[in-house]
Amino acid sequence: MSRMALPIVTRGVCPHDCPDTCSFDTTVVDGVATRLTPVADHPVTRGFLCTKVNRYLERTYAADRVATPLKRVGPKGTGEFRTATWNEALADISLRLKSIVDSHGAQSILPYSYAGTMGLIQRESMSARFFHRLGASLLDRTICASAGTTAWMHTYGSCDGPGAEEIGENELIILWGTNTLTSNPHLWPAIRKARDSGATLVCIDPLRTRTARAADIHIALRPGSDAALALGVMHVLFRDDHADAGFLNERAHGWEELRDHVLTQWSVERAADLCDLPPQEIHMLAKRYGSTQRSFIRFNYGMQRHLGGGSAVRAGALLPAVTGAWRHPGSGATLSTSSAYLFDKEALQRPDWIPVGTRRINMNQLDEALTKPDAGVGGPGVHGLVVYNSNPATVAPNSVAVRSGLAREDLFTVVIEQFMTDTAHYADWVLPATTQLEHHDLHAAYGHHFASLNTPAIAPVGESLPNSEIFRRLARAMDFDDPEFGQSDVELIELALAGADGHLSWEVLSKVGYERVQPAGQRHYTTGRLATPSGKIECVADTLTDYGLPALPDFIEPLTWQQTTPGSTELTLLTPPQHEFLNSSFANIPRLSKAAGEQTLLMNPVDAQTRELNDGDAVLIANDRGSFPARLIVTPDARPGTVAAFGLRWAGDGSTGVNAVTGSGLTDLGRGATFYDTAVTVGHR
Ligand SMILES: Nc1nc2c(c(=O)[nH]1)N[C@H]1C(S)=C(S)[C@@H](COP(=O)(O)OP(=O)(O)OC[C@H]3O[C@@H](n4cnc5c(=O)[nH]c(N)nc54)[C@H](O)[C@@H]3O)O[C@H]1N2
Ligand SMILES: Nc1nc2c(c(=O)[nH]1)N[C@H]1C(S)=C(S)[C@@H](COP(=O)(O)OP(=O)(O)OC[C@H]3O[C@@H](n4cnc5c(=O)[nH]c(N)nc54)[C@H](O)[C@@H]3O)O[C@H]1N2
Ligand code: SF4
Ligand SMILES: [Mo]
Repeated sequence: MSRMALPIVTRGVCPHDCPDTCSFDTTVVDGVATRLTPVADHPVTRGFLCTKVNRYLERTYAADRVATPLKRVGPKGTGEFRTATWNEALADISLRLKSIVDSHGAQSILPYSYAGTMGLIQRESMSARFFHRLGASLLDRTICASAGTTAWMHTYGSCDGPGAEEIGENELIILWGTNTLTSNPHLWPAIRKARDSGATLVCIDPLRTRTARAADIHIALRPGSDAALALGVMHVLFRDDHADAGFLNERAHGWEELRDHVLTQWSVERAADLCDLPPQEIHMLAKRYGSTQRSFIRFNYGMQRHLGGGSAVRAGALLPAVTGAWRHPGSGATLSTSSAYLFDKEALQRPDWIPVGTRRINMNQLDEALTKPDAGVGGPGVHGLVVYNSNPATVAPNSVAVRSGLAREDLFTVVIEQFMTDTAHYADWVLPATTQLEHHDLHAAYGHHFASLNTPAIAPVGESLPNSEIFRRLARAMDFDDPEFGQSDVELIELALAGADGHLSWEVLSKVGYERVQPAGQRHYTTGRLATPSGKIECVADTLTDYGLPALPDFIEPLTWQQTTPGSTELTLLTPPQHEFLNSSFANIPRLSKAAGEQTLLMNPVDAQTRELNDGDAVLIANDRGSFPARLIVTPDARPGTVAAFGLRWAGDGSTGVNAVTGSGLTDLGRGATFYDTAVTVGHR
């Protein structure tokens, strides 16, 4: 009879791209992870994980985990592979990469990665060193947040604000462009606390999401009109004496110009017309916001996935400066807390190794980079593609074109993955990557102020390896002999921590698993010189004129409005996250894909009637880029003129998913993606 080993508990952190960055404990018995337990006394995790990560053990031990290197044996995209050894894989990949460098130059190799893991080590450390040493093209990682964060930086000089657990004392909370209960669920306990003390919850979203339903007030504006709403509200704040002149005088640059701008240009009626809202609604919002000192706005990324997304965030970001809400701890606004983390990313990534003049390719334009070599993106065509931490065949805009690029027989593609994603199907080589239970990592967060350490709980599944180790081995195979490729993951973590200014310690992190990077109850942007040209909050930001934008916040018409001809039958399509998935991650986990059900499309009864469509109909959503099928749900949750399809499913059904119709147009600031600025027609399938 064998003796049962004692369970071992290891503390880790959720690696996914989510503002909550939850801490959990993994129980391991006989080398097998048996339980994932949320940390109960973590101030943000508070003893619960989300629907998705509650299934993380199923994900880790899934039958479809990639467990060995795989070499393609069939046509691209068909998923025919044979297993191979690491030695064979590394030898062949290094040979192919060297031959591409010889015939086309190193810049014809493109890394493509995003946030499959948010860890500093497994996201970009050895990988960045590898590509910088190789001299590969640089990738602008703009698919998610760059419009909003660029706008925030030009306004405040850094990205910070109250963390998820700090907002419970506010009397008014506004959730702006975010489906909190799905994409930021650990903000909810503090929202509940505030509401228990009488706070009002407002949700600003064109869709009646589960979050909008749970709010006291839902403002269902027209997609892409947020800047107009913020400027209309500001008009009332200045007109009716709700502005905090003391705060503005002390902390803001150009506020009198802003005041004159909104008073003369942004009547409530003009804003209401653009937002397609009753003027009273804007009035009501402004009155509430203006008469509440302790207010908090949670901006999130949904509102900035439109052409004018940067300008929208910028206009909204100035609201707490006008009322002086920043004066109160836990009040003001948060888009991201990312500037609070001072890890030494340069030591990890070695940008000093980048050859001078290396071209940059915007990840949102992968379609052009792969299908129009020598055009669009400038410089040599892309002949080698190394994908890790991302699933571009599903997540990138204009996916029909992206997939036709991935299918090019003359493109050498390596995909480092945990699963056979849609992207992996197009690879020449698939390399097996570890999950968070199997590797070391260090995490910042973007919705709170706790850094976290992830300690591996189990040995790697199959022959999988951490990204860092894969790039170490690739470097060796490429004959890169720099000592920097010899550093271990723990050494990399120490290097990153050394840059954190003594705020964090290995001792605390390894004992507790997480540690605050700044004291709780911080009042943001109220003291000291800010990192803007004026040193103050920039109501006037002259730096924006470099982007062809006005220095004062303004409204920019969405692509869909510019392109839609009056009287046309086009609708604006929103494709926000599905509750049960994380972007395209978890879509292959049977219990979660079953819970999510088939792809649906939400449509207002008015739009359904004019198209003679009924609830339950099989419909096709289309434009000149592509199409995807869905089951119609006729519901007032979608406002007239706007339809919604939650994403992002894999192409198991042969379709290319919602991104078949999205375009690769870029936002006004940050060259971000414009996923939600998409015009489509909908008809019977
Ligand atoms: N369950 C789950 N959680 C996630 C993710 C996931 O896929 N699934 N993804 C993670 C990632 S990577 C991110 S970036 C975040 C994203 O999460 P959020 O920042 O919340 O952003 P989105 O989900 O893109 O959009 C949220 C809401 O914005 C609304 N919206 C669309 N257009 C507009 C507009 O013009 N104005 C306004 N006011 N609202 C608009 C949409 O209807 C949607 O309800 O969530 C993270 N969390
Ligand atoms: N239409 C539409 N498209 C969108 C969005 C939308 O709202 N609508 N959202 C956009 C947003 S906000 C984002 S952030 C992007 C997200 O785009 P991605 O960052 O590509 O997100 P995922 O789909 O989660 O794919 C991540 C992949 O990384 C893999 N992975 C996880 N951990 C590791 C690891 O340690 N090593 C390796 N090698 N692989 C790992 C996972 O298995 C997964 O397949 O999608 C964007 N696309
Ligand atoms: S995805 Fe977000 S909510 Fe879910 S466990 Fe991870 S950090 Fe927490
Ligand atoms: Mo994202």
